[in-house]
Amino acid sequence: DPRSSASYYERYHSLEDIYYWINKTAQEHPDMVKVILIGSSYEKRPLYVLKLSGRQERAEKRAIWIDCGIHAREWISPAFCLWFVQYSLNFYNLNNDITEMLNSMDIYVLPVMNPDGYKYTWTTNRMWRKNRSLSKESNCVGTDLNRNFDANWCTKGASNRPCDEIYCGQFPESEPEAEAVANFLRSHKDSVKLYLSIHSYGQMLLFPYSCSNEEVPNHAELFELVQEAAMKIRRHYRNNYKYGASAKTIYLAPGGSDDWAYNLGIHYSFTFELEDRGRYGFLLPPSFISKACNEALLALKSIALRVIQKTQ
Ligand code: PAY
Ligand code: ZN
Repeated sequence: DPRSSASYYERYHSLEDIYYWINKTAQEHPDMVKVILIGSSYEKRPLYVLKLSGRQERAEKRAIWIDCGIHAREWISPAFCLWFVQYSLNFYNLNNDITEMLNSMDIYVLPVMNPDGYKYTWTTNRMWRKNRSLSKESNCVGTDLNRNFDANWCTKGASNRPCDEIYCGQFPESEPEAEAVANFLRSHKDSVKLYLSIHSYGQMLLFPYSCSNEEVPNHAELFELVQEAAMKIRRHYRNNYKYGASAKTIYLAPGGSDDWAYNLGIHYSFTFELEDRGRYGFLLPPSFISKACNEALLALKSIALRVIQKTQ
């Protein structure tokens, strides 16, 4: 069966597989990978971050943050985080871009920000989006983690009803997954220069704000970065990505991690919506993983290398 010859990274993996992979990856690359426990989920699963570093040690190192799997059903997102880590480890000192990135910045990768939801999409409901927290007022389960951050929290574009897909939660950072990420970024805000959140679907490269129609102070600069990245994707992969400020490009989405990180002071903050444009949507077949990840990787490298120049 030719399909079984697809590599590990061209398949989707269960949560247990991903935990195993995190452990094994760290063990096989002790010089470049450290595992950091940043908190745990509502159902008490660990939230592990992989810290990737080049072998050049520098005192005051800048950093990139990448999170995947904030929404459970967006399976291509954790697949990208795994892809990215593997690519970084394999091509460090072979590919110039990744070598420069890892020599200038540490890269923090959270492969599955919403492990309870992800698990649930494998066992019970493939289309689940939220986490799995129980609410006091209702029998409905789950908060939208991308509505739970403190950025115009629970205004238009979010819901205060626990049964809704975009339920904002009881209060900002009420969810342990959002709180863990926010705490980590708060304590690393001086070093983290670039924030990136990976979602699907829609093929878009987005930047703040999601929570209002206002333009951020460096709108023009962020626009140039995503425009260049989208152009590279078009050239290399003949695929079109939309780009722009989130609220205007997709819709109002208050309480998102990207806006919150921006307001914390991480002024290079992006959300990528990976493939596709809706044909398969969240159910992107495994045969599309490599193209989707290569596109996102190209955009990520393009933006990161610019940010390295800009924050020198
Ligand atoms: O900039 O925060 C942003 C993107 C907003 C995303 C959201 O949280 O609603 C966009 C959606 C997502 O990836 O979750 C888009 C997908 C297709 C959806 O479920 O609507
Ligand atoms: Zn999403």
